[in-house]
Amino acid sequence: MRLSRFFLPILKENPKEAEIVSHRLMLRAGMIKQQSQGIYSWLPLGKRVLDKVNAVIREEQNRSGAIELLMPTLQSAELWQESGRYDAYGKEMLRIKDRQDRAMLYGPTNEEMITDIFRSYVRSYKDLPLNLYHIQLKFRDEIRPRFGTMRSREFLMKDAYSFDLSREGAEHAYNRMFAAYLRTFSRLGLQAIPMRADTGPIGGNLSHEFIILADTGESEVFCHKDFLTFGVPGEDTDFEDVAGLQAIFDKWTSRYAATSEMHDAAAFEAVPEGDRVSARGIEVGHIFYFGTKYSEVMGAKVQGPDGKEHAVHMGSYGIGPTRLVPAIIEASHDENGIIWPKAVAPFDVTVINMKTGDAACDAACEKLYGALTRAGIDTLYDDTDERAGAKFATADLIGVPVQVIAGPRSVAAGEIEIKDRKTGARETLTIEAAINRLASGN
Ligand code: P5A
Repeated sequence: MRLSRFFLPILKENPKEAEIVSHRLMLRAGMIKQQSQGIYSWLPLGKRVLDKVNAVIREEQNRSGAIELLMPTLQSAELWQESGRYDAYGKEMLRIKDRQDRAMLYGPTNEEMITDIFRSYVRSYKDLPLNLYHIQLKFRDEIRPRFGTMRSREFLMKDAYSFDLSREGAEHAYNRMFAAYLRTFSRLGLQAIPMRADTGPIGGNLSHEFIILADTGESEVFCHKDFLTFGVPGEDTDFEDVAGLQAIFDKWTSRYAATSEMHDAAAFEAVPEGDRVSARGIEVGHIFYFGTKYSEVMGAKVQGPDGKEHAVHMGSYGIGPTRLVPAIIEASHDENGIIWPKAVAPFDVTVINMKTGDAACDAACEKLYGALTRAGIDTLYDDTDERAGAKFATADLIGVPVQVIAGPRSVAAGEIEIKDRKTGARETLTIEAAINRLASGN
């Protein structure tokens, strides 16, 4: 992508409305634009990152055995009347009437709709276990939307829903998602800590929030310091292995960890003082087991091996991609801007032409840009007329992991400079060596 042809509305000034660093950097880097309170457009740079986050989430959901579908944002009120949540959900639910005066709503979550899909098609225990997920917009009319897309009214959620014949089966489904979540957040460069959590309007009595520690987090959390260094399940995790997954769950719940709503001061005091961490955190995921709460009242039943009808045991599992993007920035930035982990970077490499219009610089940059692009390296080429200083500032702000800098003096010697955005380390290489190195992904 040539920057001169891209749409990257960088802000020079710090936006006044942004209270936390991720919100400030997302606005300055031209990633998002507020459209009304708590409702955002994702501009091209932001959209690239969001797509990368979704791709990691999707890969790990699929690996764990979940199956993707897509449900609509608008739902009929009737479904929610069946479960009893239409009245219970209160003012957070955006209620809409269509032209036939039918009551609709913009879905805040999809337990009812997925239960309706399930009961329409599944009749036998032989079709279980089943876990269906989608990545779809939600709307919650939050009283205090704030911090940009961290707590917005319209937001993206990956929500998965599991169906099993028994409680034991459902616990295995829960453990699958538990392990998949640990892997997902780790691949996004985050150490997420599962903490026993309150279930709120979703219901049930087994629930964990996945929290990443950050000073700007909205939740107050308490945990054992071992969680900061626990290793996550590997790529070879066998999601069919009931005992293996139980062992992962047991390990990750063997130490104290709770949000303030579930905090047990006495139990926390029992942790040796030097091992206690009390901090602030961001909730990036939340999983629930709620048994037959929806299946019972909505008639989602299957025939068991005993020939009888059984209400299925269900769980639901959420991740907030549009919250994860600012959460990653909170965890990874410096005074000059964002530092993207490779897995979610909007581009792999940026080529910076220090003197656009200079024939030798232009030729060297075109050569680099062409070769890298052909090698499948997603490259942003800054071919604009800006001063070199402004180009460096932009490159640091938008956080592309590798900068290739071509200036008249080095190019005259057949060389360019490579800068690592994270460490600031610089290296001078010949143009050919740079192409070989970067094209091989190192
Ligand atoms: C689980 C999946 C649920 O809604 N039903 C379906 C369950 N859980 S939850 O905890 O309420 O939300 C899941 C995740 O969505 C993100 N999230 C938000 N992101 C941005 N702005 C918001 N206002 C917002 N509300 C929830 C969080 O990551 C949360 O863990």
